[in-house]
Amino acid sequence: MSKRIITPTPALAEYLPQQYKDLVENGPHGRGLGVRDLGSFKEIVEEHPHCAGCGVSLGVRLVAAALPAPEDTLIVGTPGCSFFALSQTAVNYSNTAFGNQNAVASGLKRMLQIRYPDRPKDVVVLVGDGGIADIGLDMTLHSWFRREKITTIMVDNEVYGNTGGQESGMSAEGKVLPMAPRGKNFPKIPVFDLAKSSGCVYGARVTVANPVRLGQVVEKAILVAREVGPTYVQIYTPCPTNMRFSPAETIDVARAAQKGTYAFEEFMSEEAEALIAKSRRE
Ligand SMILES: Cc1ncc(C[n+]2csc(CCOP(=O)(O)OP(=O)(O)O)c2C)c(N)n1
Ligand SMILES: [Mg+2]
Repeated sequence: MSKRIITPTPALAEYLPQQYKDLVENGPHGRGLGVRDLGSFKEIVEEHPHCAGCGVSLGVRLVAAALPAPEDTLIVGTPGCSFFALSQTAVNYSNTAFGNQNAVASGLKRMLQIRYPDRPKDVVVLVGDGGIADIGLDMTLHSWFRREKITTIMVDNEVYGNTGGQESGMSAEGKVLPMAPRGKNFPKIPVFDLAKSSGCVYGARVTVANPVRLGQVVEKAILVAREVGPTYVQIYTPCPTNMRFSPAETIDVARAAQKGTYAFEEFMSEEAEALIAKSRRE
């Protein structure tokens, strides 16, 4: 059933690019594949124009591999480094004006529920820390207050990567950046705690240094959002270009953060917990 959505009509099949044919034949659609299976199937994002060692591109790739139903998923993005990879991802994608992503996603989710009442459509916001914590904060929080059934994923590189290294609300206190030479003078905005207190029924904080766990939490967040309410995943995706470390060290930097500021944390409501337990049994 799932694969049927992406299978072209026979009359068109011969005109489609080889990459599309590969996706139909060997993509993750309808096969229950995930992050653990990377390397054995045609990925829905394979190319990106990011800097060497980019944590965001790795985060996007892992999220894409973890989508439980890519053929029934709509990703909503906004300006930032992530949208360069997302616009090249073989999944339905909508870009928004910077910061509007959760408002747009709310409308799209409601529309899809009306249009496809018998078929769950997953709406997943996948954007940077500036897009959520700064310009988009009120729309993000209000989508949580309203209990919109969408998943919000932050790829947190703790900087405005895309525009040359300004400080973001998620940059660490005191951090000196290419375009914040005096250092940031207030702490990281506690978006994870805000998610907990603002209506999210599931939340997890992870890094790209633990791909399997990242895949698991993304899958849980999307399944819970389908049935219960808003969910949030915050992924640490270090930026070698703006943080001035070697591109070869991205995973080491993320791993070190897991022992400190980015220790794994997860919360869920009772209803979300029951749903996760049920999906494990099935
Ligand atoms: C309304 C508006 N203001 C500012 C910008 C410029 N702009 C584009 S991306 C960006 C920063 C993005 O930072 P973040 O969300 O952290 O994503 P990253 O590039 O770090 O992945 C800014 C300020 C814009 N496109 N639109
Ligand atoms: Mg950023």
